[in-house]
Amino acid sequence: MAEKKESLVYIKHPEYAWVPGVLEKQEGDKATVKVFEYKDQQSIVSDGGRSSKGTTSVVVNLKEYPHKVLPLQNVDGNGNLCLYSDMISLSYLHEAGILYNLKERHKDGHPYTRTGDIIIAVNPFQWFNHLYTEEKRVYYSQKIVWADNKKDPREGLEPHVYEVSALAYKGLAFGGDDQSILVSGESGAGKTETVKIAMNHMASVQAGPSARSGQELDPVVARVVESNPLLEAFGNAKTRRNDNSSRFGKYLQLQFDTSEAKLMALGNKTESKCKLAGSKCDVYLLEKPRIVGHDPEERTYHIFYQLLAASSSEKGQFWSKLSNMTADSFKYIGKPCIDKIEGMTDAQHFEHTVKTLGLVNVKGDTLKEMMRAIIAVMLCGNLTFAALGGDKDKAEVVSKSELDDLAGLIGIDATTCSKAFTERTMKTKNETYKVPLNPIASKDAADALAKEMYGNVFLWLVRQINAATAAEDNYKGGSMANFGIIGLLDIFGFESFPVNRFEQLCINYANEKLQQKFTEDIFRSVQEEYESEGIELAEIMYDDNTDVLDLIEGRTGLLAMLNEECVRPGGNDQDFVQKALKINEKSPCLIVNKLNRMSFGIHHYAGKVLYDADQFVNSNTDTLPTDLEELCKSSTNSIISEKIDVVATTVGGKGGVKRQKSNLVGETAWGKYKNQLQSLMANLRKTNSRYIRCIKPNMVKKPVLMDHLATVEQLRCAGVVAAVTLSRSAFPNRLDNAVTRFRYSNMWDNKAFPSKRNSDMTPDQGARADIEAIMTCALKSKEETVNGKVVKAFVVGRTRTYFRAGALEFLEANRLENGLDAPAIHIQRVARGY
Ligand code: AD9
Ligand code: MG
Repeated sequence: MAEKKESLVYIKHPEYAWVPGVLEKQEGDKATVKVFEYKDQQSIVSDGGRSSKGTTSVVVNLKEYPHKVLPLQNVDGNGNLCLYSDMISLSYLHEAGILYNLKERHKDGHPYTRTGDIIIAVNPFQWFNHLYTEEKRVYYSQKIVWADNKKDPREGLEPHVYEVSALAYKGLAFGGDDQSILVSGESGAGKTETVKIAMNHMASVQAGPSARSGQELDPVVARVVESNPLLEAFGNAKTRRNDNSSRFGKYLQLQFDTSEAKLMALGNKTESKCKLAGSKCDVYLLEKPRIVGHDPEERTYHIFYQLLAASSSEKGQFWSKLSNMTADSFKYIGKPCIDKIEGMTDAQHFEHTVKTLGLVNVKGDTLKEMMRAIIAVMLCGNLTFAALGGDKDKAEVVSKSELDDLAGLIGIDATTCSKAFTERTMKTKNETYKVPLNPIASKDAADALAKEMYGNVFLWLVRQINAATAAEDNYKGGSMANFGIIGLLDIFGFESFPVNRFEQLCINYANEKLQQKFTEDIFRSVQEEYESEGIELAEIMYDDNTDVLDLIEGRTGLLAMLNEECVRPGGNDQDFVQKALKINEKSPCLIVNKLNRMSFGIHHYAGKVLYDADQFVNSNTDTLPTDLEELCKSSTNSIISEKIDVVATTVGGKGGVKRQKSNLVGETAWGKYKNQLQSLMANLRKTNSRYIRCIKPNMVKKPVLMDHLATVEQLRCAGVVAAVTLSRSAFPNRLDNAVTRFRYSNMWDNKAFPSKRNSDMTPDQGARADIEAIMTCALKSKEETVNGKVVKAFVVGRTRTYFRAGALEFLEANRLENGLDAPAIHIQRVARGY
């Protein structure tokens, strides 16, 4: 027999975040909770703990810890948890309720859960074929895009990525607004997979409702879909946290020809008139240090292993000596340390990569040129240096044969190459002279060259892909003016490691920017709207991160101070930290570390992070020493010699990765990145954004397991709890007051429900009083009683009337059914409680 519902609670637990228990008694501020003992957190189920053995009683002082005990959400008569696919329906809404709802669904093989408009995707770490079949894709398109539905098209549908992609497509095709899908989550949470799932769905939706499965993909669509794995080969690597970790951020814009979309809106839905016409991709912050070294359990970029796993003859076509070499032959690469990535060997991947490169016109001599640039990168790591003639301030290349190989590959003579590594040109006002570099500095120069060359290859490839996929250059079907965009953002999640460097600050900065938008979208806009409408909302707790952004990008923020230090002669990391701390000492988000003058901390929205400023000035300066730059420029390999840079996507312009005419003088790495982010945000703001929050349920990448603490932490970082609270208290539907007054006055019995209008009121106030009376009458049957209080199904704001879920549909159904002039029948029904 189930215990009394009210007595079941969740109690805060240091190891398991929350555990269910039974509230035994409550006296004043003291609550005694009986908690059951568990083997491990997997065995905890949300049934008040009756299934486990042994109990302990915990006394909680509710005054001190008001949030330590939370009511357990709905349990059924047998004490089992009621699960909700949309958490907006949770009867008790809090972190613990969300955690257990997600945990049980995850265990039952339901990775996706909805919270209003946001999809939470808990990484299942097992592939559920049945979730991603052709039938499923078609089903979601039919239900959402092509079906005639006045109501919420998601009604009755299990939450899915396909619902987001279908809604985005529908928003563009029928609503005419650009759309974006923003996918976030920590490393390994499933962002890249989610984007791929959404993209494949969109490629199938656009084929229209009558498209057959197995139908050959349109060549443009094929290129767009295939460009994704290609970027993964060059920009993904195995890390401890994810075997296929994206080491760059990506904003992929799918371009649709919407020239005939209006026809669809007018009802011609037998054919898709909103066709995928192309795509464009912007990339952010490729992790360059990985090119010259990696943790023994990790790898560098997949492409290196793929190339080295190819057959001897194939390798020999790119460079004859490579036919006898393996991953072990190169210091930057080393043993592959894993047999398969995503179920395929490196050799199989290579075959696929080469085939796909062909699709974007990288073949024949161009392919060879690119592979030779990659081999040159690897060779840089095999260069060794020693003191020249016993003088430790000077260096010479010891590995003569490797130097010759490198020189041969990039088409420059060996002496010039050697000098570029072991000397540095200095310029003053009046003269130019050379200073020798020691062996360590020479090795650093070789590493810098490798990073520059690989960075160039990556950007060159992105440009190549854009050239082969951009609708502007490839689509033959319509006029350019009519392209609509659905953007897919797959960007690195928030990072906090034992040691955090410049890269982490850049990554976390991007996350702050996105969080700001999320906050704006989900919270601020609704809250502000309600405020301006004079509607009272339950107080909503959410983090506004403008203070952090101010600290980072403000006028005297970290970025400005670092830039200043980069142009100051003798500028260094420690001075940067000290100056930045001093000038920002009042910032509530800054953490000062008195013990270490090279360290500082930031209270990010997702938690506290301590940064080590070592190499900040260097990383930010981002200019290759002139000697190496000259070396690159004079290379006969066009991919190496070309100066490719990422330029901020101009609003409405082509943007992306472009050939640069000249160096942007004085532009720092962070400065460029900030511009890139700003333009990304500007672009996103012009779209209708939808959010998918990915959660990594455990760190061991196993199915079914859910680590409570880690999950709760991610939910908090993603703002999910606050978002659910808000979306639930929000009213899903709204109408202008004038429309409401006009449309539904025939459903009003003004004798039974008189208006409070009086002569002191302005016309607007009078109209609102009328609407209040009309709606109280029309929506009588939709009233609910919560905690003894009557809650109406609507609220009349200054300019709009807001309806709770289902209310507007109810009104419309009655209006249409009864005709506009049949108020009497309706009122009779209302009176009968219909
Ligand atoms: V990183 O920040 O790029 O390191 P992501 O992109 O968040 O990370 P990714 O999409 O690469 O993570 O997913 C990690 C792994 O989780 C994949 O390689 C799959 O093995 C697994 N995964 C992710 N999503 C799904 C899914 N929907 N079904 C099954 C999945 N497995
Ligand atoms: Mg990824």
